[in-house]
Amino acid sequence: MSEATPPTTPFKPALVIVDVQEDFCPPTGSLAVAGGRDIVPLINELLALPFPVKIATKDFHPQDHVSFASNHKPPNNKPFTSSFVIQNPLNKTETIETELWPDHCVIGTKGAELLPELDVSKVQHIVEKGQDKRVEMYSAFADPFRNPTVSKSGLAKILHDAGVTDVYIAGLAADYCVKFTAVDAVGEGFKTWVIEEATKPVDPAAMKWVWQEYERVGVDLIGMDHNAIQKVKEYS
Ligand code: VGL
Ligand code: ZN
Repeated sequence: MSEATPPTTPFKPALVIVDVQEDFCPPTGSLAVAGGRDIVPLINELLALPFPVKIATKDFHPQDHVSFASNHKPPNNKPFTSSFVIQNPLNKTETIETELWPDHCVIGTKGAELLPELDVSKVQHIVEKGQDKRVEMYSAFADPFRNPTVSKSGLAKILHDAGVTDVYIAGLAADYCVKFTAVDAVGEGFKTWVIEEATKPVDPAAMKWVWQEYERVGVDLIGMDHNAIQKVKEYS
C-alpha cells in the first residue's frame, strides 16, 4: 500500500507579455499609449522570475486589416473615433462593433517590433496575432467571434500542453489586448492574474469598466508585492 501523501494544489505559472511593441509606445508609435515604454523595467523584473513558461505576443496586421481606419470610407474612417460593424466571415448573423485605429503593427515594419529594451532572450515563444485581415483580434488567444471562432493564435495549446495552471499577464494596452487576453485566459480555465502596474491603458477613463469585467469573470488584478508573485519567486 502506498503511503498517504498530503494533498497538493498543482501550480505551474506562465508569464504572458502582451504587445510590448513600438507602435504602442512613445516616441514614434502610431497608436502610442502614454507611459507605454515605462513599464519595461517592471516587465523585465517579471521576466527574471522563475516562471517555467514565458511568452511574448505581437499584434501583427496586414496593411489591409479591417481595424485600420485607412481601409474604410469617409466619413466613418476616423481613427480613435469611428467604429465599424464586423460580420463573422463564417457566419453573417454574428456581428461585433469595433473601434477603428491608425495603421499599426503592420507586418514587416518597425512599428510591429518588440521594444529592444524588453528582455526577449528570456521568452520561449513569440505568439503573433491579428494576421487575418477580416477580424479584429485583441485577445492573444482568438478573435472575438464564437459561432464559430475564425482565428486562433495557438496560445491556448502552448499553455495547455505545458500543463500551465496560472497565467500572469502584463503589457499593452490595459483596456484592449491585456483585457481581452485576461478574460479569455479565464475562459480557457486558467487562474488569471493581471499585474496592474506592468500595464498602461489607451484610455484611463475606461479602466473602471475593465475592473468591473475582471470582477465579473474572476480575473485577479494584483501588484508586484502580491502573494501570487511571491509564489512564483519560490517556484522550482
Ligand atoms: C491593441 C488596439 C488595436 C492592443 C491592438 O494591443 O491593445 N489595441 N490593436
Ligand atoms: Zn491591432
